[in-house]
Amino acid sequence: MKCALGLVVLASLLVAGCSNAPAGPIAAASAPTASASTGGSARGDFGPPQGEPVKAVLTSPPMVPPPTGRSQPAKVIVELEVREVDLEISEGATYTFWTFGGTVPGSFIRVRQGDTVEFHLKNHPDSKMPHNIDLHGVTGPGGGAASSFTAPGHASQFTFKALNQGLYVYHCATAPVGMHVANGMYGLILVEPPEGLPKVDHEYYVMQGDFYTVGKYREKGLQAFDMQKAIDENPTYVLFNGSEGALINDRALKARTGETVRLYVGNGGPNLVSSFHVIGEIFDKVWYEGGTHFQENVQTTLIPAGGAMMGEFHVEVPGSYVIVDHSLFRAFNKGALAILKVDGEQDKAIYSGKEVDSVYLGDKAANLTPVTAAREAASSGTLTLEQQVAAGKAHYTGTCSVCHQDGGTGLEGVFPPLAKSDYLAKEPAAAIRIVLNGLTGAVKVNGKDYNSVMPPMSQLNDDEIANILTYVFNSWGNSFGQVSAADVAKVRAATPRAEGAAH
Ligand code: HEC
Ligand SMILES: [Cu+2]
Repeated sequence: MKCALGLVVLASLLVAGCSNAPAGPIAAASAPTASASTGGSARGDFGPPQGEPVKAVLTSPPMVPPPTGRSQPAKVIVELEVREVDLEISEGATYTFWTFGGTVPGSFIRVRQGDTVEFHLKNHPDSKMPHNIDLHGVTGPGGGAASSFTAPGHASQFTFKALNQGLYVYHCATAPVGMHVANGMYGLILVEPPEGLPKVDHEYYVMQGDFYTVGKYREKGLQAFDMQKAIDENPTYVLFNGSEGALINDRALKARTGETVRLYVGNGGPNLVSSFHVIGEIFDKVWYEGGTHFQENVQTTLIPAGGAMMGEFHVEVPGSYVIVDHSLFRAFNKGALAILKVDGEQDKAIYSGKEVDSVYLGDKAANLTPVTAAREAASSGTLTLEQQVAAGKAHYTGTCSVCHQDGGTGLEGVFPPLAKSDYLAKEPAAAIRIVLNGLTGAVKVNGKDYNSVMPPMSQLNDDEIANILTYVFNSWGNSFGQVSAADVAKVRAATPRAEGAAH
């Protein structure tokens, strides 16, 4: 069927009707679509490439290349290099990621429907593994996988025509495929509709992935891949852009009030489906599954493993918007959390104010510089009281402060005070046991009765607990001395705990 010869021809055919065209979505003028010119994939064949070949602009996450700005199909040359690199997966923890372009997710590729893409895949000589690429935007067996198998120190080349518009995942498909993907080998390719996408103020690239390490969540040092956890679909980390720190603090996504933000979001998996949600925003439009149609006014959108979506919203109110996988233990206990920081004028008519990000974010909102300093000092044996207090303060904020409050004041009748607590003064060392195992039943603190529940906080590691308690013991008029990681380790080891209670 050679019905679509070009954009102009195509547009007139839509009006006149085309006897060869399948009835259905292309004719449905009432359905909201990114482009009216969709239909069978052959409709994306706008003929041979025009003009000089162009080199694709590739970007590292969270950036997105500029629109192609072309009205004709071109030959586009993509050069992507696979590199196996050690990167931080969490504060103080590294992982050997296998990457397309040195980052997780890999470089963002942007072409126009009808483009002929000449793809060059290089595998860095330092790589230990062969790799290839399967692009979901390719029409052809394996999506390019068989043609792109590349040993370390080699390069391969194949060419495809981008017939279908949409946002597509690409990934490595070398055996064991799950392992290559779990190591970060995925990214996104956008095939723009021929007329381009509506202009927005910011475009960002975010991709979720699940990671499996032998060590526990936030265990320090170089972490190895855990095949059994991967088979069990029991990730240690669920992350946006490959690291707990990728999109928080000074690396948060940014916008100003009055602007429109478009997110290109993929899910590399390999296992989990994402319930993608921006806390405090509503997607004005979601091109679900990265396809042609959009849904409007969406709170949470599902992104399958190996799938993608485009979402847009207009920002009205300044503040920190927390981006999560709404399977919430992934967000708060496995790292699936990012921030969009919006600056600008308050609009009290839309929202009254009072930010709550510290409660949401816990220690992720904290400045982690003192934590890093304390960790380095601890490993070189020079940790001082002041360093412990500073690091402990960062961890206390948003962890203990949620209940015991910033000044350690507690909330009368609900959460007992830690400031000048006579209960604490009686036996300061008991605080280690309380943090690790929680506390229930009636207690009397400074003459007031409490009978509530403190949950165990054993997800904190020994250093973190030692620093938090040293901060509590030396703040707000308290003077109970110092707690060491060894003190905490001793109590932890002496406490029988069900398998899985500790990370
Ligand atoms: C979810 C709320 C909550 C969080 C979070 C929490 N606590 Fe508690 N904490 C309580 C409650 C409630 C009690 C009293 C329990 C009872 O009534 O038996 C308590 C009691 C205590 C006590 C003994 C009573 C006192 O006031 O001296 C200490 C010490 C303590 N918590 C320290 C901490 C530290 C340190 C952290 C952070 C690592 C923390 N708590 C996190 C709710 C919390
Ligand atoms: Cu690979």
